[in-house]
Amino acid sequence: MMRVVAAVLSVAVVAGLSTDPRGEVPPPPGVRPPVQPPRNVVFILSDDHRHDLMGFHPNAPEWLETPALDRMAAEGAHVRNAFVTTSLCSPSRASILTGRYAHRHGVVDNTSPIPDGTVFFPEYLDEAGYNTAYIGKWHMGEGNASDMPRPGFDHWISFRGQGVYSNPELNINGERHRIPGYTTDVLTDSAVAWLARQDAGGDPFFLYLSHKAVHAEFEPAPRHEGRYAASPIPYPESMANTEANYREKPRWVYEQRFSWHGVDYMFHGQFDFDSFYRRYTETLLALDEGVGRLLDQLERSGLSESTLVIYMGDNGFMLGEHGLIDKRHAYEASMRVPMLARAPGWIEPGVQVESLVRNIDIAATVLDLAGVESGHEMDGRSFLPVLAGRPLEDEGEFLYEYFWEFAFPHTPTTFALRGDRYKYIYYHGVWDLQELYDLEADPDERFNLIHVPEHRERIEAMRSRLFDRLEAADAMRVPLRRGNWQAAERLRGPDP
Ligand SMILES: [Ca+2]
Ligand SMILES: [Ca+2]
Repeated sequence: MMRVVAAVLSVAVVAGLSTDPRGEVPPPPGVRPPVQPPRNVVFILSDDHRHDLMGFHPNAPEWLETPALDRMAAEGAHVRNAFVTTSLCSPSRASILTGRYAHRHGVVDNTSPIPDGTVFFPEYLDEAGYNTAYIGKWHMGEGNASDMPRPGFDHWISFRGQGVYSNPELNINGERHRIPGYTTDVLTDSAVAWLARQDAGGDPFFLYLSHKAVHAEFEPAPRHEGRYAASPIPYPESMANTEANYREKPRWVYEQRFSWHGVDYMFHGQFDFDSFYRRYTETLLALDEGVGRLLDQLERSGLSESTLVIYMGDNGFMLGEHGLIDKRHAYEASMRVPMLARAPGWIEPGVQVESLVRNIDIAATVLDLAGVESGHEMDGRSFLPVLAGRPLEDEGEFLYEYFWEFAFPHTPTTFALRGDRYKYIYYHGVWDLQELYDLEADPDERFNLIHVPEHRERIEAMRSRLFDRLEAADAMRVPLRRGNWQAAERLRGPDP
């Protein structure tokens, strides 16, 4: 991959010559020469933003308004098949920052500390001369010092754990300050101010803006409260508690509908589904405004053409499918994430990227763009070519993994192989059904094919491939962590 980009750069550099010193042939007359990729990166990560809750998305409710995300899609690329390899906050964040699966980076739940010696990819950018900034939610490890500056960032603003939606206490380069305001706006203000200090002729820069929004329990900005109060809620067909919906579903899925993460006892009865849905989408409004303000700042600074902006969610979110809410599951709404990429002049406006892209691919992609050869071993790969309209070799199936948490015991340890057409899901430690779905015929995963005789060979083959993959990756150990709190305890006080 590094080779491909190097070739593009060399052609751009020697435009006008007949061949470059390495024998690259320039494009024939009339063919647009490749454009030099941007050099700066703004990576915007949202929390628990579901892949289809973007105004332009065909599956979004028609009343949903996300003008800035729509603008990103219109001016850049919508990466339609973006996934996470673990649908949970901390493991996915660690995968983004290391380019590695959870079984390899070791951040397998939302409370375990980061293993000593872990290196995050922005360190390599910093070493390569980039101006780097981390602004927002870190949320790996929950210790007292989990908001402290990390190596690799010239500028650092963060907070401990999940943080709060208003008047956050921010750790700004090592000192804590209480900042008045709505957290999404405060983080956006900080990011815009930092961008305003970057200059087109100076060092290249990398901004990692990580929002608290739109994580539950949702709190819209006061200006957006009630915006969707009268909007009709779309219920997925698989939400109803019917015999047909659960005929071939694992028993634990049915039982979860009456738990903290189920539609019939959400957060142990604190919310009803409709108001939960409305507050979720209202909380998204400030996030969207923030994206718009960042794009505007890049325009004002003359940095739009030299900056790749990536918008991504850290995991998906179930909204009633199979009676479930939240994440962790290997179902589509949980594994899929929103992803948009914009770089005017380099990415074709309005392009739909079909290639598979995963959270573990971000690190390789950003380092690729920066031309940094880190030697850091990664499970992911650069998807830079697909943004420039060049296909990548199909990787086939990818591995999905989720490790059981004491805090939320209703979702079992889960491994899955997801291919373009078939998905096989294996649960560890529960005496229950496995699952096979034909995503082409059944994109909503309503018909589990695990007992269908004509799929027996496929199921056995996928199960073999799954364990071959796990064995080859040295991922056969299921991590055991000390659990000291459960969801219900949150009703009695703040997070431990
Ligand atoms: Ca999350
Ligand atoms: Ca630096």
